[in-house]
Amino acid sequence: MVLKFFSSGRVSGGTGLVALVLAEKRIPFQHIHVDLSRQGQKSPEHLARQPFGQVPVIDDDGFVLYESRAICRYLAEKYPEHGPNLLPGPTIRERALFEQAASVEFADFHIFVVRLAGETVGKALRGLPIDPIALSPLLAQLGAKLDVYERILSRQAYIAGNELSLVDLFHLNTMPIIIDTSGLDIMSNPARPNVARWWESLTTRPAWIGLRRDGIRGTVP
Ligand SMILES: N[C@@H](CCC(=O)N[C@@H](CS)C(=O)NCC(=O)O)C(=O)O
Repeated sequence: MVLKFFSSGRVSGGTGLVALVLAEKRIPFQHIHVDLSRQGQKSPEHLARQPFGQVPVIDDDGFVLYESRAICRYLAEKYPEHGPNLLPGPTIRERALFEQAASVEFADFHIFVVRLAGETVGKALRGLPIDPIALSPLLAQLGAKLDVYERILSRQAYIAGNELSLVDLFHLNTMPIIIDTSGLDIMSNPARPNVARWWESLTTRPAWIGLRRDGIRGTVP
């Protein structure tokens, strides 16, 4: 049975990550739209799939999985031969470096990005102007982390090593929508040329460009 992908249909957040891995790996799927504007994610039917009342969720022949990063790992593990291999290995050290990078993405990037999203995307959604005074410390906190990224990426092409991995793609969770909304050059600042080079390599991937252009389209109705 074809994989079912329950999503908001928005190419952002966790939904965007799962859609990207499906596209990178050309995995056939049926897209099932959960209408967040009507609180579809809180319906009893959806809560049975995702107890926190959120998207994304997949149903792979009765195996139901939520949490975007867990879904991406499952898909990368299940379809190693489809598209790029997104899980480093096979050695224990390669896997350990991948896990290290995965922790860094969550603890040293995503958490700061979420704070920034509140002050940019969150404000824009409420029709409020972005407040430069509130933004400044958030940009400084993230900037300090990106200075470390710059050092890491001056030694290797990607965040877990010299090969692209899921962890690189995880960085596309919320930052693109912040950049779209605010116009800030957070990831393409010339003061961090290696971060800019790495960011460019992610955001110009054909699968990402195609998703941003066409939206999430299931391969079966
Ligand atoms: N940690 C979750 C976060 C999921 C999440 O924040 N989903 C948002 C949309 S991207 C959502 O469902 N929001 C509606 C709600 O929380 O009621 C994941 O990565 O899957």
